[in-house]
Amino acid sequence: MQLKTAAKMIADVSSVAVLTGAGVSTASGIPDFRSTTGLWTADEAREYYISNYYFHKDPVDFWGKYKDIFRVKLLKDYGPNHVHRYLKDLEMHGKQITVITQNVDGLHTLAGSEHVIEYHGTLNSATCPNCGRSFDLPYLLETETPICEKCGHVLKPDVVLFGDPITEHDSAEKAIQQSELVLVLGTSLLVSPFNILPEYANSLGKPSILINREPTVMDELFDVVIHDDLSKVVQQLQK
Ligand code: CNA
Repeated sequence: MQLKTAAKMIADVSSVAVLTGAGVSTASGIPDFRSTTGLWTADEAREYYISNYYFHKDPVDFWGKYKDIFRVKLLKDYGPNHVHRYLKDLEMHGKQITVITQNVDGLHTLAGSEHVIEYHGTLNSATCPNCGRSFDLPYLLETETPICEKCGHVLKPDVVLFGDPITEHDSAEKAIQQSELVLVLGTSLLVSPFNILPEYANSLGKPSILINREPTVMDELFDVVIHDDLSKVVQQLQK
C-alpha cells in the first residue's frame, strides 16, 4: 500500500528534491557508516580522525586515516547502481530532479544526474589551502600525503570534514523550495545540519517520502515511510 502511494506521489509531480545518504551506495559495494554492517561501529574515534581539527594537528597521519576510512584507493572501482540510475531515469522522463547528497563518492554524477548538490563535498578532488589549486583523484593517490606541486602545502580534501562549514545548505533549501515533492533515500538522518532539511521541507508543507532499511529518528515527519532495501523498492517503483 505504502509503495503504491509512493509510486503515485512520484508520478503525479514534475519536480522532486531527492535527499540521499550512504544507503544509496551500499549496493555499489561501498559500506555505509551507521547501520549494523557500517564502517562506523568498529571505531567511534573515526569522527575525530576525519575532522578539520585533526587535519591541522597532524596532516600526514590525517591523510592516512582519511584514505583508509573512506577507502579512497578503491573509489575508482565503484560504479553507480540501479538506485542512482533510477534517479537519472526520472530525469530522462522529464522530471526536474535535484539530488542533494551526503555521499562523497561522486556516483550520482557518474550516473548522469544533472543537478547534484554535494552537501558534504567529494572524495574525488582536493585543494591547496594556500594557492587554491585543485587536484584530481589520480594525483591524490600518487603519494601517501598529497602536496601542492606549485607551493608545497599539504592539500585539503574537498570532503567536508567534521568542523568545516557547510557551504551548500542554502542551495539545498532553495532546491527544496522549488520542488513539489521531497524523496529521502538511504540515510539515518543523524547528521546535522543535513537532517534539518526534512524538517525544513515539512515546515513548507511539502509532501515527502522516506525509504530506508532501518527506522530513523525522523520517520514521523514523512507522509510515506518504507523500511526496506532500496534496490528492491526502486525495482518495484519502476514496474
Ligand atoms: P549512515 O548514518 O551510515 O546511514 C545509512 C542508512 O542507510 C542506514 O540507516 C541504513 O539503514 C540505510 N541503508 C543502508 N543500506 C541500505 C539499503 N541497501 N537500502 C535501504 N537503506 C539502506 O549514513 P548517512 O548517509 O545517513 O550519514 C551521512 C554521512 C555518511 C555523510 O557524512 C557521508 O559522507 C558518510 N558516508 C558516505 C558514504 C558514501 O559516499 N557512499 C559512505 C559511508 C559514509
